[in-house]
Amino acid sequence: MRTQVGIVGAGPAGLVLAHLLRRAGIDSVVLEARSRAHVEGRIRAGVLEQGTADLLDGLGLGARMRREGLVHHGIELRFAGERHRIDLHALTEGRSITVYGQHEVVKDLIAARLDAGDPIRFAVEGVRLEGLASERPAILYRQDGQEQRLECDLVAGCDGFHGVCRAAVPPGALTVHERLYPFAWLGILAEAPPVADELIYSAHERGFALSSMRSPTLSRLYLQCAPDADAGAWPAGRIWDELRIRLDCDLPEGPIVQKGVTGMRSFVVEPLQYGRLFLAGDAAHIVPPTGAKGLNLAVADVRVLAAAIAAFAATGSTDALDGYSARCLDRIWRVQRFSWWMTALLHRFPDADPFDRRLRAAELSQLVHLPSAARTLAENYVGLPLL
Ligand code: RFL
Ligand code: PHB
Repeated sequence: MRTQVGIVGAGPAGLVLAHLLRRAGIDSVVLEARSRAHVEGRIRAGVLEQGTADLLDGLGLGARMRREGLVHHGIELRFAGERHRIDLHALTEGRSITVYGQHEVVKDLIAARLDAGDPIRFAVEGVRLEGLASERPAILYRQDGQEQRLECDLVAGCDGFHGVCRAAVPPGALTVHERLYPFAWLGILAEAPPVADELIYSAHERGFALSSMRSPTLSRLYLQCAPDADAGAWPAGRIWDELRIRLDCDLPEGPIVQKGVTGMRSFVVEPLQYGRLFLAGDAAHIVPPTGAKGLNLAVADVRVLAAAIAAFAATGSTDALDGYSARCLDRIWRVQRFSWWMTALLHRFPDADPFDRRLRAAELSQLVHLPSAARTLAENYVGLPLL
């Protein structure tokens, strides 16, 4: 088998890339290790930057998002018994975010691709890459017990943090930058109306809490917890009690339909290219979820990558492809900085001393009293300009 671009991974990065390439008249095959039901049921991110929502619209893939997604013009910050609204809309000249589940985006992207008759191969096994340093790379895998070989001009490694593409690069060719955090998030999905119309980020002395949503009847809530926390040690009663304390309000309870612990890390690999392999999304970088950036950053990467691939297909020149990594890394590091900063600002660090805690309180105070500080938060939150 042959295709122009072999895409490993049917998450947001791989699927958006496949659609952008189709629009540019470029063929691709998407290979996914999990089943369609698994990837469509994976509950993750929920906040789309304005640029991400606009890009989905531009691809003709935004109809359900526009119907069912919730446009938010602000977020709330709670700390020290105070409540402050950050007016995203006013601080960014009319920009906003859309709350729409990542798995809903993934469902829309998969359905549109399959409807158009373009291939996504689910449940493939044993994916490995060959000839990355040559002009004819190949992806080998097994499907239904049969060994397959997909030859391509380029491979897009969109297989997430635990995928095989980054690991296929010879040792020494990539530099890793990493930071781990001494806490994790316990996340739940509950059949209960959200406590407020907008997201609430709360910096409480017992730890961070976040109230988000998926619909007017489905809440998505998070609590800072120990990095090795066992979700089983958090029965419903304990979760609701802790949410009430940290969010500093009463909140509607309902059946918890999903519960999980997510570790927190900052991670960037440089460069994003090795020969004919191009890494994008979580395969190349991880941000802690506090800034709601992971999915949006994945989409920003593949937007640059699709344009570079289109230039290569049109001219045969690899100049744009060779510039992909540097072009993305500037924005990636700015988003890393923002995600690290939001995380440091809002979480309780076990080793923080009174001096650290006062600095953090001063920073929160500055954020809600100094319009330029609030504006910087708002501009980053709704999304830095795409390149
Ligand atoms: P994904 O979504 O992990 O997709 C990678 C795909 O590759 C497949 N795969 C393979 N396929 C073939 N062969 C192999 N060997 C393979 N190995 C893996 C996987 O099955 C999968 O389908 O990566 P992608 O596309 O780069 O997308 C990144 C986002 O998923 C991620 O950054 C976000 O979910 C992060 N994130 C958030 N991002 C936001 O922008 N806004 C948010 O509000 C937000 N909240 C979150 C989050 C992530 C969270 N968790 C659970 C990590 C909240 C949470 C709790
Ligand atoms: C979510 O709705 O899942 C969500 C919202 C904001 C974040 C992270 C996750 O910062």
